[in-house]
Amino acid sequence: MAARKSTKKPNVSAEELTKYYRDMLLIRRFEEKAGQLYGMGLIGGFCHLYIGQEAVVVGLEAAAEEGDKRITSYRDHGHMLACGMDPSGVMAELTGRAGGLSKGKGGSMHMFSKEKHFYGGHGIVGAQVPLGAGLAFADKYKDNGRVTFTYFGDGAANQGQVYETFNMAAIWDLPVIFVIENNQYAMGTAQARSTSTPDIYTRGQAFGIPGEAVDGMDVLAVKEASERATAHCRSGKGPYILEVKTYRYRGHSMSDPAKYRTREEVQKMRSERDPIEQVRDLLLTGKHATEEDLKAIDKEIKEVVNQSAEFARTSPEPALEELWTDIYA
Ligand SMILES: Cc1ncc(C[n+]2csc(CCOP(=O)(O)OP(=O)(O)O)c2C)c(N)n1
Ligand SMILES: [Mg+2]
Repeated sequence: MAARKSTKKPNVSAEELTKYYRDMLLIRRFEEKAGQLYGMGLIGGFCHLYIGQEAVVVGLEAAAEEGDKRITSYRDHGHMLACGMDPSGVMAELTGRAGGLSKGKGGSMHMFSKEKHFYGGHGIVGAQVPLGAGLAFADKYKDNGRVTFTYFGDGAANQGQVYETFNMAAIWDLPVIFVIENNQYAMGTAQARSTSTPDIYTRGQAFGIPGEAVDGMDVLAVKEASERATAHCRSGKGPYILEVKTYRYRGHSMSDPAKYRTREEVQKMRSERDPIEQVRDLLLTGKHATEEDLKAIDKEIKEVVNQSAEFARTSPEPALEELWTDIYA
């Protein structure tokens, strides 16, 4: 089935559209800067960029309410920025500095925010899926109307623990949205080579979980789908699956030259489907913004990102004593 598209006449206000533009652009510029810092040797370990996938998390967050929870994989910087975590704190964590959100001890894949209800950042593929159901179990128990956005990839969707989780979430009617970010690759393996059916969301049928596919390059389509999914969960009907068809422009991580696909394939996506360009077009053709307005937004975001990079370079290394804090033993 083709992903559901939003109607081209957007049913959103100029303010909302501008917010989505701004939020997606912040993620894009932040990730570009992270890529630069990595290239300069300032970021150690792994660094998985989200460039190309911005409309997924921004569209999903458009229907989030205060107290809703989110949990995701290692490709997590976009999710943190979209729920309002401080860009400087995220960037300084990438460079392993004391000002980072995990005090420089977690790095790119291990950041959390109690305040924003962001539960990580998980490096073990699929591990966050049962944890997401657990978060939703707590909300169900408290009967507080909150939902948990549990994000995972097309590769993770082939793991057994995902289906054990689907079963339990369905039995207990947990308010969890399983967001499958289908970016068409799991490391260097294309979806068609690893996944038996092209539409992963249909796997929920075996457990009685409704779901749908969404065009993940169209932030408005994602927002509408997020509204359906959150309404379903909040009304006590149990879990929902959204398979968001998206694309990552960069390699799996910074160390991946992505030789398993052609430059043309990436270029075609960038030039024909880019999520930020689509909203830019809507803003300009709908006369909601001028080129000048958009330039001003771009400038403002670049400043925020530059400041975060400056903070990430100048914040001190964690003190040696920090080795003995924040541990369980
Ligand atoms: C349990 C486990 N197996 C394997 C890996 C190595 N690994 C890291 S990412 C990845 C691919 C996951 O792809 P996908 O779920 O599509 O997410 P994406 O990277 O595309 O966002 C693999 C196999 C791991 N981290 N954990
Ligand atoms: Mg993938």
